Amino acid sequence: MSDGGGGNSAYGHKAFHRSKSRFTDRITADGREGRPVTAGRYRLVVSRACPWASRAVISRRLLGLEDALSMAIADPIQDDRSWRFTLDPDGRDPVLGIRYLSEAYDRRERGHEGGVSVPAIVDVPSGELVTNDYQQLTLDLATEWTALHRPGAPELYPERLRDEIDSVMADVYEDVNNGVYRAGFAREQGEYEQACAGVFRRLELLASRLAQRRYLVGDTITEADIRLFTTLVRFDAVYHGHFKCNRWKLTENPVLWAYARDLFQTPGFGDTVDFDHIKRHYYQVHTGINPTRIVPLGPDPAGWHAPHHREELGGRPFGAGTPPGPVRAAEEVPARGRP
Ligand SMILES: N[C@@H](CCC(=O)N[C@@H](CS)C(=O)NCC(=O)O)C(=O)O
Repeated sequence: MSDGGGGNSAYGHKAFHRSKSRFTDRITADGREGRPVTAGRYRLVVSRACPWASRAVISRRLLGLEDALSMAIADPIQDDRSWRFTLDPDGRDPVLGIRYLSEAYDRRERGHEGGVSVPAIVDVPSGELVTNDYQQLTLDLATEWTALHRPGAPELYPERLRDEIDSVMADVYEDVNNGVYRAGFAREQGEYEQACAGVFRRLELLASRLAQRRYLVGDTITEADIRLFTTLVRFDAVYHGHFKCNRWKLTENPVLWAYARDLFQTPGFGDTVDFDHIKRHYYQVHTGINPTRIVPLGPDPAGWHAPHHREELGGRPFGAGTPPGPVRAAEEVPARGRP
């Protein structure tokens, strides 16, 4: 399924509806589903434009999985065959040797229904898609891939906090992560108004939660922060204009803006963000809501580097661990995508 992109069918009818992930095989430490965690065996396919894929890009960096799990970055503009590797030499992913992500889906199941989405993990030896289950994928990176984590990797989904993390993430998903899509792809006024109001109601609640505490759950970064960040970082660039979530801008909410900047400036977050990919994808692919495909010049992203002063709230970003090292040269976001 899709997020309403291009010529595909996500929002042809009435309410925007996000379908369930289609391929849900889990890669686990004990290999109980026939997919054991193995260094170098799998390839993570992402678009830097996509908030769901960006969760995985951030987790992979924070956990230091770059050597164990390689990453392919798709062109932010899909064509009628969906995600493609046109950023790579000869338009082919150098590891999988394919031009379209759909080729990995086809190898898994010829004539599969349900579209081609990122994030996806592909089994390198067979070239088959393993999973496009974006909800489970990052939880497994945090809890099943531990043997391959870097020394000092944070605990992103600690057992003792799981109930609270799950409950925060459920609200964030419904009202924020997916709420902006329901607002953006609404086909009727009432549907839009309900979704848009829900986005801001939830953001206000999150802002009060974050006024006195640095992170959403506990005093360290967790999966919940990653999932809120991926929507906040896109907010003013695409959700405010393109998706009409425009009651206020992120930069106008002092708590959430400082929280988002704090994360942005934390190694592993902002260094994965490509505003060029984000803006071109949303404004050029969703032609149903932006038929001219014109990409706006603003907003000015320079503010992302401004001091946030959130250290004053205490908190230990990486708990007993340490920040990740620098981004691999091959994975650096090109200058035109950075603030
Ligand atoms: N896999 C999930 C969520 C991931 C998702 O929606 N990814 C978007 C990009 S942000 C995508 O790949 N859409 C397919 C397309 O636009 O062709 C789903 O099936 O809804």
